[in-house]
Amino acid sequence: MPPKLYYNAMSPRCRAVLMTAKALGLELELEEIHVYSKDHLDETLQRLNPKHTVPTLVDNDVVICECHAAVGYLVDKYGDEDNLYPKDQNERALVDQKLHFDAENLFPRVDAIIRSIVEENEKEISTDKISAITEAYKLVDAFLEDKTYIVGDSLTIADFCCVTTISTATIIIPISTEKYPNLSTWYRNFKNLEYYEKTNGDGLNKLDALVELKLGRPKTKELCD
Ligand SMILES: N[C@@H](CCC(=O)N[C@@H](CS)C(=O)NCC(=O)O)C(=O)O
Repeated sequence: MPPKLYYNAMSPRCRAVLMTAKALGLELELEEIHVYSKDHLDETLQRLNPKHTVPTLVDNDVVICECHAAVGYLVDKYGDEDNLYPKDQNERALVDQKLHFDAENLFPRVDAIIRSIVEENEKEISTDKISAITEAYKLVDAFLEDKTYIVGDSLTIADFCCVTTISTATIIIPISTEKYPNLSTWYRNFKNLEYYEKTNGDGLNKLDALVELKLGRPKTKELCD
């Protein structure tokens, strides 16, 4: 039986798992869950994961409710090679470092904006929230100085996690090529990956449409940057 993923394509955390599975050539059984509304609680998911969050990955008797743990698990268990999540201790530490950066620093900034719009129905985005995103762009741009990928010359799961978060931020604030040249090159290269649209682009477009609907007006992207 393939691993089962409780997911929603709008969620950047789920898109990172979808991207990892695709990169590994691994089929997942997918079960779509409503998110951004507590009106639709799924009983099975609630039992498996009392937080009722996605992604939740179930592989036989292993249940993983955190995206960054799930992507590492998939590479360790199903990867023919370890490039995406190196086994070498030093190399792995560098990947872990950026996974933690995404989980603890990057994602919360983006999640705060998305939740304020889609859950709390806020119609305006505070300048603090916008600055938090532009600061994050600046940081990631600095990480990418003289590098093709977040950790070095090889694509890793840290790129998958960061790109799904960053692409979600672009719904609100497009990446300025002049201000963040390294970040925009990295992001553009990602968009050329053959599995990018299916694993990230489609869900991102759905979230973009929801944000626009919730704001009740076209997003004024130019004013944000
Ligand atoms: N720390 C978790 C966060 C997961 C998370 O917040 N997922 C969101 C979607 S991006 C969710 O399930 N939201 C529904 C809810 O909180 O009710 C992870 O990295 O997997």
